[in-house]
Amino acid sequence: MTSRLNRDTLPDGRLIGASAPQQTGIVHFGLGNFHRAHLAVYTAKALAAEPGDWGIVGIANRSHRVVDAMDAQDHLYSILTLQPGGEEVGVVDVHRRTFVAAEDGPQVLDAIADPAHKILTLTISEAGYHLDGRTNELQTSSPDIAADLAEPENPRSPLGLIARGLVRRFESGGAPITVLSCDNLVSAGNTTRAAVQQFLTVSGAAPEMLAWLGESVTFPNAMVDRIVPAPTDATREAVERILGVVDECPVPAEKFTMWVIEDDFAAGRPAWDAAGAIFTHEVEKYELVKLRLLNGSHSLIAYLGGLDGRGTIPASRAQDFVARCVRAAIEDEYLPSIPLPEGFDAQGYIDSLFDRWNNTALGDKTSRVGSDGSTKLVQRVPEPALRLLRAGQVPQQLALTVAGWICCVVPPTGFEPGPVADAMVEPAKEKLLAATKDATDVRAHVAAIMAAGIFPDELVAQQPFVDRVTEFCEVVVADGVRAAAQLALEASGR
Ligand code: CS2
Repeated sequence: MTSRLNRDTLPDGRLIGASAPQQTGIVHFGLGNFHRAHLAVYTAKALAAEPGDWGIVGIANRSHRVVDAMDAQDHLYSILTLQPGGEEVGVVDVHRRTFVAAEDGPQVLDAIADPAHKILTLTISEAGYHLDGRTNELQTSSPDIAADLAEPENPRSPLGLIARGLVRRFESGGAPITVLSCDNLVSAGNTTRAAVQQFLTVSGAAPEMLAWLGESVTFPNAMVDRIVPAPTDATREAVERILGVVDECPVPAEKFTMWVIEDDFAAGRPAWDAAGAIFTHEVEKYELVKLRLLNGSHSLIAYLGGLDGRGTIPASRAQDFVARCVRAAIEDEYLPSIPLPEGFDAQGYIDSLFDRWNNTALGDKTSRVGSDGSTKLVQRVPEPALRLLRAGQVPQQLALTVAGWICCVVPPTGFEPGPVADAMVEPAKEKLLAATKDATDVRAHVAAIMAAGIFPDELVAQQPFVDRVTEFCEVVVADGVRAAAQLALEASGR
């Protein structure tokens, strides 16, 4: 039987960067694939350039899957980098302890309070911040938050644990700390501060604690980027073939990686710059570049491709109608909405996006990108759409994106979106099904979804936008997604 990956079996020359020391300096929430192929890799490379006490305490949200596998492998795991014509495997060794947030609350709170820990990093997904996409206010009625607010000293959700952990840290001396979000959010740092601060205020934190939060806790903005699909059996098989050992928690990833961070750290940081991270004051511009050009277009590819029965992003993007709609979305609707960072090569970036979406070796799943649309689209679509609507223009491709999402995840009665769309997970599904249960036609269906509290009021009040979303949904239902895309392209003058 092939042996399991661990410190004794790690083949020579496979380590990415350097191993972390036993001493941990970072507490990370969200032990998923993205963190393990992004922040963890930058940290391993930073440690090779400049040693420091930057081991990571990794906290999974609810699942034991990754925690158990990493614990059984001395916390090692591999990254399988997949590009057309080439695969590479490297092993990451920077995690030193792991917990499951929903079960190991006391240990997690101790870790946040421990002054040896200087940075709290997060990949908890857009939904994990529990902010209303319309107002940025904390959703105190969401079940996780309501439960934690009822018992703030015994929290289970990442946000509740972070807030309580920071209270404990304040009470035990108040060593400064940085909270660094690595999620796809507009103004990720400011948004995270808003979520934590609101939770603390609602849960009755003392004014002195809130003053400490303002003075001693920083929340840098950051833009994170690397396409990381979910691992499959093929990932495990490729790693075993190349490494000669079994890894039960490998991560597949593209080669491209980018991290742009505001240099606002309260208590130091690893030499992430030596690992390729870009430190700049223009982070929010980079965030918009990425959220709109990459993520916004990605959603459009996923919904058009999903309705066309394409199981992967490269198969979707390879359809001429998808590529043309994406180009129109980028050039006419997203790009003009972004104040570009100084010296930024927008054309080069856009060209690289089309190459990255073409990565057939990576085979990123359409259903992965199409999942969680209600929490993703609000970060991507409303602002650029409103910019055009205020100027009297209807953003065709952005309306098509919303229509595609609706037809995939809450299809109008009688419309079958097919298996790729069926595999998309939508957290607001129950709520949207309830909202649309009495709708007798597509117009009423779309109106009910738009009024369901997902998109900002100002967008919902833009009747020409709602009308266009409705028309696209009607065409998808009657004549299919290609006909709807053709309509959008014609209206875009393409
Ligand atoms: C994708 C992102 O899930 C999505 O909607 O757009 O996960 C994307 O792959 C990453 O942000 C790339 O950095």
